[in-house]
Amino acid sequence: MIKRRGKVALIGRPNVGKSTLLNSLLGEKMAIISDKPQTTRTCILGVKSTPQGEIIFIDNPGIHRPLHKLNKRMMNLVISSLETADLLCLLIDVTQPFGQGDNFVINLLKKVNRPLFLLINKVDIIRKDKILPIIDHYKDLLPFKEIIPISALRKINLDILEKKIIEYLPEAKTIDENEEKIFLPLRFQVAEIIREKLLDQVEDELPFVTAVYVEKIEDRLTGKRLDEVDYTTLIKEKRNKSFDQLKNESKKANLRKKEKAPGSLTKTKKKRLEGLIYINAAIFVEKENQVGIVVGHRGQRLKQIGLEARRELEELLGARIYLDLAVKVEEHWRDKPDVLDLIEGQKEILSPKD
Ligand SMILES: Nc1nc2c(ncn2[C@@H]2O[C@H](COP(=O)(O)OP(=O)(O)OP(=O)(O)O)[C@@H](O)[C@H]2O)c(=O)[nH]1
Ligand SMILES: [Mg+2]
Repeated sequence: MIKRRGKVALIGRPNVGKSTLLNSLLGEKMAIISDKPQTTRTCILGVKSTPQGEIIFIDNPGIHRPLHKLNKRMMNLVISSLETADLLCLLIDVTQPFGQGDNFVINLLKKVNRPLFLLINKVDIIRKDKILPIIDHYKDLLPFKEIIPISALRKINLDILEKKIIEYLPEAKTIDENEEKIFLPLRFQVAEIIREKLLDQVEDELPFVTAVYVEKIEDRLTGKRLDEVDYTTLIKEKRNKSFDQLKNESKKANLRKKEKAPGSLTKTKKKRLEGLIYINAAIFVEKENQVGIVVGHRGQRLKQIGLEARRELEELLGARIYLDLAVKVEEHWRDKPDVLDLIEGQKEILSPKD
């Protein structure tokens, strides 16, 4: 049987459900989700293996007019996805009226010559007879190869979508499991999970002016750094491999810090530190008055963010977590290349000399 393999970019305006779709297609939490726009700030890749081949899904930031350097970088990522993917899936939110932002997206796509699907998302919350006029309106705007009503959240029509996607991917002679190893450092994912909990708790401009930076993730007993444990491997093998085994496979972890000898600790101290992971993270805001908003009355909001993040991380890592969470002012960070590099750098693997 001919196998196929290729990249599929999920694109569309903010909040249409791209990340929800990525997670539903992969059956894993790869990207964070929120009801605020511009949640995804980078490209998140996920590989789906099927008997017919392999699909590399690329979740992207929502398409919007960029007003800050951060947003320009986000849009550059979208552009490069448009240029490199084998197939583009344009998602729209069926509950939203067609507007300026949609026109902006259509015009951008007119310049790209790639097979294009239209995915009409969130059909779980709309009457069926509302869908047809939308198809009618869109079908003449761009040469869509397929138009599929879906619900990313309720997993409606995702099997049809997957089948259609495969048809449009290039043939692959062989599929080498290790060909394109996608590595997502745990550190990045921890920062994202904290940001997700933060987005749940804040309103107005706060979602846009906040970022999360994880300083370190450390096994308290051994002093081993876990920043670079691969999240993708972690979730894939979570069911049949213990976190301890994965920790030991994080090869570079030892290069950066000499391990403490657990033997030198007293028995009670050892017991206290066993299975305890320390995470040091900062929430960046742009102005002094935003610190108070994130911290909340008597520190309640920050406490809640920490609690929810810790709950999810404990489940993910199968360990106890000590989350050291602070709020820091980084004026105009959205326009500062060095801060943006620092935040983006969480997705990179550090070389031993760093
Ligand atoms: N009812 C319904 N809600 C959905 C569906 N898909 C996504 N949502 C909701 O829509 C909101 C936005 O979802 P996301 O997946 O974060 O959207 P996104 O397109 O990735 O957004 P950005 O990252 O900001 O560009 C969340 O509240 C989701 O729960 C769906 O099929 N049905
Ligand atoms: Mg998203």
